[in-house]
Amino acid sequence: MSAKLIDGKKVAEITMKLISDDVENWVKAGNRRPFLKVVQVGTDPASTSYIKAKTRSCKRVGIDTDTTHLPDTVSARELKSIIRSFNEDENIDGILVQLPLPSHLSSHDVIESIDHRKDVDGFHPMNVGRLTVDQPTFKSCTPAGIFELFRHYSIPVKSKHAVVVGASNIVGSPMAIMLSRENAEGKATTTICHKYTKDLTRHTIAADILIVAAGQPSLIKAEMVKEGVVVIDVGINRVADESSDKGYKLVGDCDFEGLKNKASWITPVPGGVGPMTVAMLMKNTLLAAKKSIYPDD
Ligand code: BQF
Repeated sequence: MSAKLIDGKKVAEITMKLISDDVENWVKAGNRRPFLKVVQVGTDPASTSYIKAKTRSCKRVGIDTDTTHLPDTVSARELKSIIRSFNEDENIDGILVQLPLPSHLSSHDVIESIDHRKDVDGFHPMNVGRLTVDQPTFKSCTPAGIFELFRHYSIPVKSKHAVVVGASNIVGSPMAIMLSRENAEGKATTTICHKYTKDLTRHTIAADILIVAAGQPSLIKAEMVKEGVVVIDVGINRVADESSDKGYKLVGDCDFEGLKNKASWITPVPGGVGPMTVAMLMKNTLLAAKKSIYPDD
């Protein structure tokens, strides 16, 4: 089989156009433009490039944004006090603290200090909890983006065996929850694998849908999957590449060349899940501005 390409860049552009129309209607109706506050602690180059991508997308859909830069020596007290001031600022709709944080800061504490009504990343325990029980919530952007891809390409989820490799709070865990819920998008039989899984292939070989978010280049090879599998590669790994002017290239967690002859559908890296993640952030920010998830009173 030769896999069809899941073009996340294209679907993200379509999605962003729809969001941009919604934003213009919201503004035309007399509302302030949605505003996203980004907080960057330190100067990690990957974080800087992600923030750049998010800022560019905000511009494209008409969302105002601004990044507060803090030194990597900032204390937890100072950071949380700054977040508190953003929570109280009526002109801020969404707050995003770019991860990862320096190791002296607890991302759990920092995330929990964000007002859950402004948590457009969907990482606050209130939003994760609501996701788990099918209440309206800010959904974690990467899983939400993957479901948009399933919808766009009419890839069925119901009654499939979905295998998620990687159990992070950001991707693997919410993805597995969403796949396994008995709601309109879910109903998959779901397996979660992680670094403690013995004999990973025993699980991946059974997958109808394989979601890989492990952060390890070439983890998944052709012999580990069955013919016709849908492969969603969430990995974004920088590997040295002298032929590129940046000195590196981005690769996923899957051996794309090997898998493309066996899968029915596959996401590329870059241009697969990544652009959808950013598009879903735009969607969540608009939902926050409209108070669609958490109405006032
Ligand atoms: C693409 C992220 C790991 C750790 C922290 C487009 C993004 C990436 C790739 C992007 C990611 C990954 C983001 C592409 C945001 C996704 O064309 O393939 C966009 O900006 N992402 C992040 O903010 O923090 C991360 C991955």
